[in-house]
Amino acid sequence: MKTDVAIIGSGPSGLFLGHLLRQEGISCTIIERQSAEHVLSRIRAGVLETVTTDLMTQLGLDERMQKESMRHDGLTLSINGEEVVIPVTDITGKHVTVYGQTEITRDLIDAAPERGVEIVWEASDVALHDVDRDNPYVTWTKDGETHRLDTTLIAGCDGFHGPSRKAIPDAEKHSYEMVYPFGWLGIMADVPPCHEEVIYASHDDGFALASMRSPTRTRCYVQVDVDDSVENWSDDRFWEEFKFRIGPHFAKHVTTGPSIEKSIAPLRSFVCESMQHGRLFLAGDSAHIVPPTGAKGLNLAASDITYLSRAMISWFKTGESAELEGYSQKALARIWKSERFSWYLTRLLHRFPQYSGFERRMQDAELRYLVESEAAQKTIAENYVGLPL
Ligand code: FAS
Ligand code: PHB
Repeated sequence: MKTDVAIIGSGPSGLFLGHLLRQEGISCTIIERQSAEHVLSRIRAGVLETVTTDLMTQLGLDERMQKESMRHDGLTLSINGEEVVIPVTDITGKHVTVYGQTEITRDLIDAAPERGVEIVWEASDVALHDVDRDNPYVTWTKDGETHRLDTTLIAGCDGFHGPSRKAIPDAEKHSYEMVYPFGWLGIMADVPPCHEEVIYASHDDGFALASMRSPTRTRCYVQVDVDDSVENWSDDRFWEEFKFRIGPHFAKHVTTGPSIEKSIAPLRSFVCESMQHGRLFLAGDSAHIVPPTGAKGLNLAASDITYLSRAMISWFKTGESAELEGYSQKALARIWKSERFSWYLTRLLHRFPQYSGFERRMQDAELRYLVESEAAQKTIAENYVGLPL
């Protein structure tokens, strides 16, 4: 088998790239380890920057998103119960869109057959070969048979634990990482959200976040110890702690209900430099991870794919290689700024067990400054809606 671009991974990065290449008549095949059902069962991001919604519009796949998504013009901080509204649209002229990553993935998968985006599901032992040669190839096993796909370029869109980053020789890459001493326990429940926009709560007991997927489906999180487990958290315990942390003003609007999903996600900051080697190009979580505090993970995947798709299309159509050679440097410039914002908000809003009194006072002073300073709120706003491409 032969294709122009072999894409490893059928998450948002791989699916966006597959559709953008096919829109320009460039052949590609997505090779995915899991089943479509498994991919669609994942609950991940919820807040979309325009860089992500623009891709859906560019692909002409935004009809359901336009109908079902929610526009947010601000975010709310609850600082030990004190409410601070940051009117991001008034400040920046831009808004964010609430539409679950799961729905984005569903829209892209549903449209794949009619758009000629070929996806191989349940591919095992996926391996990348000769990535630094002009004729790389990918192998995998499925139904007891070994398959080989010869290709011109490979896009590594296989997330943090996939094989693509590992296919770059250690001597050609350098990783930067911070692992946080806590995780997020998230629940989804079919009850109305407690507020019309997202609430980021900083409390002496720990961080909490109130979000949503629709006017009837809430998505909430509380910070938990890194070694905590979901079994320790009944729904009642979750709701009680969540209401305590977001403060009495918001707690009285909380509708509790049974969780339809409950899981703990670890938090880390991670970047791999470079994001390319030979004919292999990394995008999304295969190259970088952010703590979800800034709602950047999915949106960074979208900006990577915006850059990478433009570079690949230019190369295939004109032979011009400058954009492709400059992909990693261009993507990393935006990635590091989002890494900083996500790290900054995580450091500011969470309780770090090892923080001394001085560091706790620095958090308090920073939060106070944020309450009182328009300049500080403008910084939060312009990062939250997404920095320019
Ligand atoms: P993904 O990880 O989504 O997709 C990678 C794909 O590659 C997967 O389908 C995987 O099955 C496949 N793959 C892996 N190994 C493979 C192999 N060997 N062979 C073939 N395929 C392979 N971001 C936010 O902005 N807000 C959030 O609230 C948020 N919550 C998150 C919660 C969790 C638990 C996780 C893990 C991430 C969360 N994120 C969040 C970040 C998330 O949204 C990612 O940024 C987004 O999924 C990135 O998309 P991809 O780069 O496509 O990676
Ligand atoms: C979500 O809706 O899941 C969400 C919202 C904002 C974040 C993280 C997650 O910062």
